[in-house]
Amino acid sequence: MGTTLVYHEDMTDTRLLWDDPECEMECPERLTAALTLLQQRGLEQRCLRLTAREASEAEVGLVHSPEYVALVRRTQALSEAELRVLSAQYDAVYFHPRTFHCALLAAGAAVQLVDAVLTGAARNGLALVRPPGHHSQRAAANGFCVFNNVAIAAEHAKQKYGLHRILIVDWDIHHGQGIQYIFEDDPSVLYFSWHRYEHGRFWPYLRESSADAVGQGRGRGFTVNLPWNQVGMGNADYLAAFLHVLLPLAFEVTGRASLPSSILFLDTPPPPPRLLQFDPELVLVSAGFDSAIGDPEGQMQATPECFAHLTQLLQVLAGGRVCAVLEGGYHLESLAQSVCMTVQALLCDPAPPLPGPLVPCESALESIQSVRGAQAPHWRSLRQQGAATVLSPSTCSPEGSPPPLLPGEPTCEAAAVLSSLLDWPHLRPTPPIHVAVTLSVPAATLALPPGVRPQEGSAPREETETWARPHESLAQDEALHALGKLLFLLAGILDGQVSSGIAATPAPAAAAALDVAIQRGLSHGAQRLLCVALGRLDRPLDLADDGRVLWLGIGGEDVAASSVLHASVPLPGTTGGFLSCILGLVLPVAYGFQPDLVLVALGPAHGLQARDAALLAAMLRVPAGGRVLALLGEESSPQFVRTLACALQGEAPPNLGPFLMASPEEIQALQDLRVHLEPRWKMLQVAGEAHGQQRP
Ligand code: X5A
Ligand code: ZN
Repeated sequence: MGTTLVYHEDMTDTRLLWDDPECEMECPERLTAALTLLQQRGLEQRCLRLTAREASEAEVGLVHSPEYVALVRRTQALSEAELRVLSAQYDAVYFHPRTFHCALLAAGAAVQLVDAVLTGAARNGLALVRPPGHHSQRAAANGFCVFNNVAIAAEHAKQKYGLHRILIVDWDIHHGQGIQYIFEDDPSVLYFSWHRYEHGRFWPYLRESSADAVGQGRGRGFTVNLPWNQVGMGNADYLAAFLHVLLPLAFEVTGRASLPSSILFLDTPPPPPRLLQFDPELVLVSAGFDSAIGDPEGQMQATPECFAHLTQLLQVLAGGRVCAVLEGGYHLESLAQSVCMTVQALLCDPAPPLPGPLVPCESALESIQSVRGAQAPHWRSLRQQGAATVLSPSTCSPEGSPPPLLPGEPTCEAAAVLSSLLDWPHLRPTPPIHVAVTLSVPAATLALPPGVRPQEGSAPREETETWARPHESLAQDEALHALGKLLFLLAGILDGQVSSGIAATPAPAAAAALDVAIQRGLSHGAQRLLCVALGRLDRPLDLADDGRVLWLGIGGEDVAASSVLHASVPLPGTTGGFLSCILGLVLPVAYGFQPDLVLVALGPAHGLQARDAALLAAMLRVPAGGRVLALLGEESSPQFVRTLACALQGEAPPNLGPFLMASPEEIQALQDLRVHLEPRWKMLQVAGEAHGQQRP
């Protein structure tokens, strides 16, 4: 099951026929630039190609009024002068005689993509379309958009496949107010949008783009707006928004079964519980790339690789069913590179490292805080983490004295950033082997998924013995044999032969094997090694304190341990606690550290189920650029190994099962640790007021 690319060259037909500085950027070259680079990088060839078809009247009618559709249909026969008059009736819109055909193809492409993914013909995909869609409304074109492609696709998924929980992630730099209006009272669609806002002074200048617009009626809490009040937001700001706002909500699930049974005997039926459940069945991305560096509209600083990270983080949701549909993006080079990064991530290639350091700016933290505050009444995980207790300034200042508007950052830097990226594939090519597994049991017993290779190779006997010598537990033959394979695998990862791997060791030798793996990793040239140790695995005493190794212990005994390079928490016993641990601690620290290798060691009594380990591995894989080596006990079940291997390959981890909210103790333990680590690992920050940092 691969990645679908939906396209039709007719979508380059529509273009601006007269002079209009506001609209001229929405040009046919946007599509050709993206497609050309996809071809040059061999990415298009790796996708399942689908030729877009026109959406049917019924499909467009899922979202738009018949009168509006009829009006757009009539534009086909209008003269240029008439088109111009009609266009002027809308905000930032132009019509062309081919607009109707193109807009039907764009909506049709989105529907086809959803069909391909929901029928299982493809795992995920991208629709490369024009005109864009997210600003268009039931009976109005707006902001270059004619039909609301993503809204139509979402409605189609609800009607044809009976989906109840769809997540729409709008990473375009404009607020997709059209999508917001269409689903504002609908709890089956969670709409998340970040957008350039500048306290209401950026197009489309709407009060309802602010964080306190949360949806209406039954849909309250299912509209999530994250307004950026300054230009210049970059990779750290976008990632912080995903880790601290979007992903916690996307994962949150509250059980229906939690109603006390006594309620059944009450005379008056209780009001239905406000059920805020979101564990999406499908992820739609309003994939606008005007949020990338160099874009004249967005004036932001996020680099193209950031979109590979965002895409991969989303792939842990909804069984990996991610459908991206192009929206904006007006800097041709930046657009094309960002599209390539998105497709590469959809194809499961490891994500390129992000140019660091990753430190969210003060203004971004304020925005994140304000949306967490506004959403806290609707989401238990936010309430638990105290989001509601922090008073946050309103992000909209309709009257009063708004802060001065900052001039846009100069975009000259963009050219340098983008051209340096052109060399990327030669610097660190995708390794030929995705996942290698070393186990003493025969490969057939494991029934490994395709793409996962059993590893036969072993380090030379002499070398293995040298590394084993200081450790008594590695003296036995069996342990020595396992160590040889581990060393071979580690070298394969660091040399770029293998992306990730799983190495098994006899349980008594677990700690020693991990110690050797760390030392060998460093001597083999790893600059920054992140070690996530679960269960009873103590940090080796002689570990270098020079900043090259960061140790995160989960569920070990040294809970009191603390330095910015050595932190420990108890293993959470709930799904909610485990998720908070990953999103609120492990990933922010991993992004801050930017490791070139991550060791995930499952020691004795690690307490993880296969699905927990899979989620941890799938998410760590993103900041690690795929380079994750999991160490586990020989006694691990074949099913455990298989699940973990699939996750390392980039497949979505299985559902976490019945959701239990984190306990107060778990939240407290994470909070204590965060306070301690925040001064060094800025990606942990969620509250702007106290801890923010001005970007230099
Ligand atoms: C899809 C999109 C932007 C419209 C900007 C009008 N529209 N100033 O990016
Ligand atoms: Zn846009």
